[in-house]
Amino acid sequence: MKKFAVFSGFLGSGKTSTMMALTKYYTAAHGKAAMISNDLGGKGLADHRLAKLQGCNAAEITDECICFCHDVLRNQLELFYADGVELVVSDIPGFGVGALEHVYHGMEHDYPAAFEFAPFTVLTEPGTVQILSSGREDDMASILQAQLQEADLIVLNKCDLLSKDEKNRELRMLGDMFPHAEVIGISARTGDRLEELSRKLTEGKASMHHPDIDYEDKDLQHAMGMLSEYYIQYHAQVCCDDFDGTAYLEALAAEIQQSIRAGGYEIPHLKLLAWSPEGNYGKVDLQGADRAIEISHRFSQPCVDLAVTLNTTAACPPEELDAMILSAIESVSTKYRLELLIFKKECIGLGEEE
Ligand SMILES: Nc1nc2c(ncn2[C@@H]2O[C@H](COP(=O)(O)OP(=O)(O)OP(=O)(O)O)[C@@H](O)[C@H]2O)c(=O)[nH]1
Ligand SMILES: [Mg+2]
Repeated sequence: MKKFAVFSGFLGSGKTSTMMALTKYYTAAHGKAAMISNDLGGKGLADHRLAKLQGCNAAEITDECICFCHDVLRNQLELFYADGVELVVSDIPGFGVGALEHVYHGMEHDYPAAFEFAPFTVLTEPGTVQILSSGREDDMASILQAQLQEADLIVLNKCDLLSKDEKNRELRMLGDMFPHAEVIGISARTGDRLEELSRKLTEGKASMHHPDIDYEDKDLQHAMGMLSEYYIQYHAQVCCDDFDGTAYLEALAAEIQQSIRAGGYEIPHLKLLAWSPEGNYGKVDLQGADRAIEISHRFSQPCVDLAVTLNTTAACPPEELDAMILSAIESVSTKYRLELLIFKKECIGLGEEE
């Protein structure tokens, strides 16, 4: 079997978490599975680092969307299949709208019958249904609507946050709104329903439909144009024994959140990952200017040397985002008495012309 699935979905819906949980589950229960983190920045980004730190069979494709580099994607897939992998899942950078056409149809066109496409999968999280059913006609609603129209399989993730009744209601509403798609509820965090997801992907097939999406839609274009992607990696030397890496990441996220809020901007997802050479790591996520900061993983012991990678997508002009993040890193690191060496930084305004 040479099965390949794209995981599309909104920022923070849990694509990376689900890919990690699924590849680990499938490999333990059935046969080899692997994941690809696809990002626009250079190598060594948070999602791929995290997958490696968690011991997943993972690769990264960076600098370009797999929508537009089919040769790179094919080579990576062939490497995995040659290694006995049966199922490969990849995410999509940005909003992913158009991935069905560009990746599934594009790969089938360039390499006919070379791969078996699993149902085109779109991840959602609790709350999506409310946005869609509220009648909102803003940027966010148009993105979610376009993403879900592409789906063969809609995965409602984070069901651990819902009661049974809430979960059933959200699943039913998604099914009513997108009747062409199958809908299932899972939790990447607890591992609930990963067997069902595995079966849908390995036994199901992509419909290869052509959804009626207006890619030139002004709300969609407007939403894309507002976004900036930011990637920074640095090394931090710790001066004292009582350094708390998790508290440092949390303070950094809080400082950035405060600046974003003060500027009236939005930050759909900020990922902060730091690790020490022996593999001890911490991860903090922020999913919105007004949402609580989440500690996704705590350092298990004190560390003296730290590599930090911060990736975010924010609705904020790139120059301002750059200034906010650098100033937050500087002030929080000074407070924690860290010596920094920044070795890589990229800030991409998605509205800017190439
Ligand atoms: N409660 C709960 N939280 C989850 C679950 N899956 C993911 N999360 C959290 O949701 C946040 C976003 O998860 P990611 O997997 O990074 O989301 P993503 O879709 O890959 O995000 P981008 O890479 O920014 O597009 C993180 O803080 C995760 O810990 C889940 O099943 N339950
Ligand atoms: Mg991700």
